[in-house]
Amino acid sequence: MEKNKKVQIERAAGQFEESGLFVDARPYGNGHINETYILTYEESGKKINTILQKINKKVFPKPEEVMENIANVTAHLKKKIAVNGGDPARETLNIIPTKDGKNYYLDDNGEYWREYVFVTNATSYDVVKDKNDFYQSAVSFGNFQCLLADFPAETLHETIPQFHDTRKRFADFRKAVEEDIAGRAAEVQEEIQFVLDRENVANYFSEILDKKELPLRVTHNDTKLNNIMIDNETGKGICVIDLDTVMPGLAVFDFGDSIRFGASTAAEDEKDLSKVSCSMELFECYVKGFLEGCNGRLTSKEVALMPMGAKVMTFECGMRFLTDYLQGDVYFKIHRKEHNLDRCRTQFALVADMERKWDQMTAVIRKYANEIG
Ligand code: ADP
Ligand code: GN1
Ligand code: MG
Repeated sequence: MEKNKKVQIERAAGQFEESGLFVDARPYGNGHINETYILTYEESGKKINTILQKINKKVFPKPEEVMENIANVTAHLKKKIAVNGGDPARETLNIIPTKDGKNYYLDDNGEYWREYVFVTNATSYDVVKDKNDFYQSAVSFGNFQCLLADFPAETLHETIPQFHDTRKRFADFRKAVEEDIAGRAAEVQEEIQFVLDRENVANYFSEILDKKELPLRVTHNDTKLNNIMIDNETGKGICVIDLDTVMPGLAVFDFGDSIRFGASTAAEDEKDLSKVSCSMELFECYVKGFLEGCNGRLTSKEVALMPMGAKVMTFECGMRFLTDYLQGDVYFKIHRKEHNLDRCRTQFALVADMERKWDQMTAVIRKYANEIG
């Protein structure tokens, strides 16, 4: 790590209530948005870790509001977890306050930092290694929605306005193609055409929302498998993390975003597209877990639209990666040239595969809707 960065991180770490003697800080995890570090402290010969994050201000222009949401949502979750006999210190994010009692630290450069208790003895997976992990993540994300069903949604700030407004994302994409700021449009004509051919997919839920045919719920909005910690011993989904985008949203989008990431047979940035497909086995296992986790709360229309939620979330994400590529990689963190283009291609390969497997996907939904829904 570069020296200046190290100084910045250590200064930030020093502002929070300390868990012992500071040992070191290292970059951590595979998130695309925030800068995440694992801090190590030593206390009576024991090593203690915490998570320190610099909030991405370009993505979240009002970090105070993000932190207010997280503080309120986790306070609500802690009460519910305790009532249900769980361990609130481990089964939700726990904010470590600054020495002067705030839930973030604003440094001299105008950067916002926060610290969380490290969820120990648990793993955040980037690909599904064991089917059961995916099933457990489904139960946890479904249950997360249930636990927040009585959270006063009107008190939540919209941390990223129109985050899953796919119709608006489509308009932003079109603008990016027209402006072609990075001069890359000519080389990605095939991908651009893939999007333009599917304007109806982009508009699908916006039209339903215009007609108020689906309920707005308090949802997570970023339900990637690596935003959940799976307990190393019990194999259960223990803690839903990355709460920056908890806002009113659609249940089918929380379902769909998990499918996009976790039911793929390849990583989100796989270059070899022959490895990318939407596994029907994983799809089915997630459907089962999610419906169990939601515990009968979804309407029959929500259940019926789950495959569409998966397709729209995958399409939207591919379109966002392509937009970012066209704009010169200004939003998602990249680790190589064309990283966003590779990510976009896997998403479109998945959309195409879902289109081929549409009948199978809807048959799975019918099966579980009858059994559980
Ligand atoms: P981003 O918004 O950039 O995705 P996340 O909040 O998801 O950032 O954090 C990135 C990664 O850091 C996660 O995928 C996870 O591996 C790890 N992580 C985050 N919070 C915790 C925590 N409280 N305990 C353990 N690991 C964590
Ligand atoms: C980002 O923060 P992270 O890495 O969990 C993004 C999601 C995308 C995802 C694609 C705030 O998620 O919307 O679906 O990358 N988060 C934000 O991997 O834009
Ligand atoms: Mg994340």
